Formats: sequence, C-alpha cells, structure tokens
Amino acid sequence: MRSLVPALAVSLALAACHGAPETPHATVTGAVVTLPPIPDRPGVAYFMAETTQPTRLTGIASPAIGRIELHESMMQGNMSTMRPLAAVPVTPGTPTAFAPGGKHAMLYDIAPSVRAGGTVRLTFTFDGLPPVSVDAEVRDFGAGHAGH
Ligand SMILES: [Cu+2]
Repeated sequence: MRSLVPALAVSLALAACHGAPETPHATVTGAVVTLPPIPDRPGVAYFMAETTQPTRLTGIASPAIGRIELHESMMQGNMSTMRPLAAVPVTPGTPTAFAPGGKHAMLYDIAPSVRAGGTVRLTFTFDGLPPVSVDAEVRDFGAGHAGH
C-alpha cells in the first residue's frame, strides 16, 4: 500500500501530459521588465516566446503600462538605433528571444505602482492562438540595457 500514492501521482501526471492532443498554444518565459533610469522615460521588457504552431507576436498589453511597442535594436555604423516591429514571427522549435541588443518591448507610461522587486502583468497577443499572460519580474535600470 505504501507505494500506491506515488504511483498514482505519476500516472496522473502522465495522463495530464498525454491524455489529450496538445492544444495549440504559445508560451512566454523569463519575462523581465527594466524600469527607466529617469521617470517618464520608457522602460523595456525582455522575454522568450515559443509556440506549437507558426504564429506571429502582434502585441503586448498591461493594465499598468500605457503603451507597449515591439522594437528591434540594430547597429548603424557605430550607433545603436532601433525600429518598431509591427509583428514578430514565432516558429515551433525555435524560441524567439527578446534580449538586450536585439528585439525588445518598449514600455511607455508605466504606472508608479510598478516597482523594482515586484511583478507586472503582461498579456501577449499571438495570431491564431490564445493570448498569454505572465507576471514579469520588475528590475531597476542597470547592466544589460545601454542604448535607451
Ligand atoms: Cu526600443
């Protein structure tokens, strides 16, 4: 009898994984928001997006942030510049990184309630898939995000 409970837990876990065909979905992991060095300047968000079927990330929204834009940083000569992206393709099997020096989300009009050490809810919109909400970790401006 003593082994019954662990065995049952394992079989339930397997049922959860394999009992039904996987619903198409996207996943967002490692979301981090960096606050601006000066209030009233935009902040930035980094994360990793994955998907079970080809899709595009078309936007991000938050109840605590006025406007969020998808951007890409690039070098132009010695200058780092950035351009807005209307949508970012996400392909199964290839995580799409939003990371320092490349793609990122620009956060305008961040509510004062968003503080370093806390979290902020971000909702990601993907073409043809359910939206994905995550609580991003909030950090002070620091290493890893020069340029904005
Ligand atoms: Cu930007």
